[in-house]
Order: sequence, then structure tokens, then C-alpha cells
Amino acid sequence: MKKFLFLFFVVLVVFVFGCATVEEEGGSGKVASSTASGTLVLWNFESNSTDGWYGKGKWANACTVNSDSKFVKEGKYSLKIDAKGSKGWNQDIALNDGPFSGDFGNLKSITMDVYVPETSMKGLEYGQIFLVISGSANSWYQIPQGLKPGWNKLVYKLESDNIAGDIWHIYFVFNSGGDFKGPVYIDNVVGNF
Ligand SMILES: [Ca+2]
Repeated sequence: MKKFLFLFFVVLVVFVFGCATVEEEGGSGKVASSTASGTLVLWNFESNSTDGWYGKGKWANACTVNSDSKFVKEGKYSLKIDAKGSKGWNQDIALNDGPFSGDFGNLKSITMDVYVPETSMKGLEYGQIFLVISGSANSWYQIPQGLKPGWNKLVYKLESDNIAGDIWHIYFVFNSGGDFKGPVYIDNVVGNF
């Protein structure tokens, strides 16, 4: 009897684990896939799409997929954000309505690779991308990072109190002194536990 119970338990564990794995792969798809290394791939654009990133209003066409390998850090594609004319605070240029992984609230940081062509930043006093996370814990949690021409490895450290609970929207807010003269490319957006 004990042996039977043990066997039943093993089968149950395998079944539950199996379902969880399927749900993770099927349910979250390209939006979120976990690896064993304590990272969560958030957006890598490898489905040849913007992975849900879009602009609003006059920035409706700002977000497209890039396949020029010069501006790709990982795989074949990256996100191209045409920031030409963006000046000061711009929270309409790139936002995402999810769905977001249920593990999002456990992240300690988000890292991403950003390429800024020298011409795009020409004449700027400064350029920044704020990561903004909007959710039930904090409807506007913003973290700044500065940009320089060339490749940038941006690291956004997260405070768990601000990202617990449901996540509604995520924004890449552009902020600059002077106006951007061209595009910015984003790739390899990864969450770290
Ligand atoms: Ca990529």
C-alpha cells in the first residue's frame, strides 16, 4: 500500500510539473520564457514582431522591427524606435499592454541592450530611457537610465514593493534635452531574479 501511495505521489508530481511547464511555454509564449539560469526573457523580438510594443497618437508608427544586424544584439531582430523629433518627456513613444509573466513581481532587475546611432543623439544635452512599470502596487514606478552613442547595456534595478501584484502597462519613456534626430534600437530585454 505504501509503495502504491508513493508511486501515486510520483505520478502526481510529474503530472503537475508537466502541466506547469506546458502552461509556461504555451501560455506565455514569446512574451515570457523562463530559463534555469534565473532569468526571464521578456522581449527579444525574435518572432519578427515588436512583441506588443507600440506608440500612441503621433507616435503610432514609432515602433517597428529591425533586421539590420548592425543594430541587433541577440538573434536576428531588434526593436526600432523612431525617436526623431522626440523632445523632453515622451511617454507615448513605446508602451506595452502585456500580457506579463506572473513571475514579473519577483524580478530584481531588468537589463536591455540599446543601440543609439551617433547621429540620433547629435546636439542632445542628454538622452534617457525611463523604464516605467504601471500596476496595482504602484501605478507609475519609474526608473531612469542615461544613454550614450553606441551600444548601451542598461540595468534597471527593481524594488519588489513597487512591482508586486498585477502589472498593467510597461513604458519606455524617452526623455532628452533637445530633440532626437533618429532611431534608437532595443534588444535582449531580460528580467533577472
Ligand atoms: Ca533579438
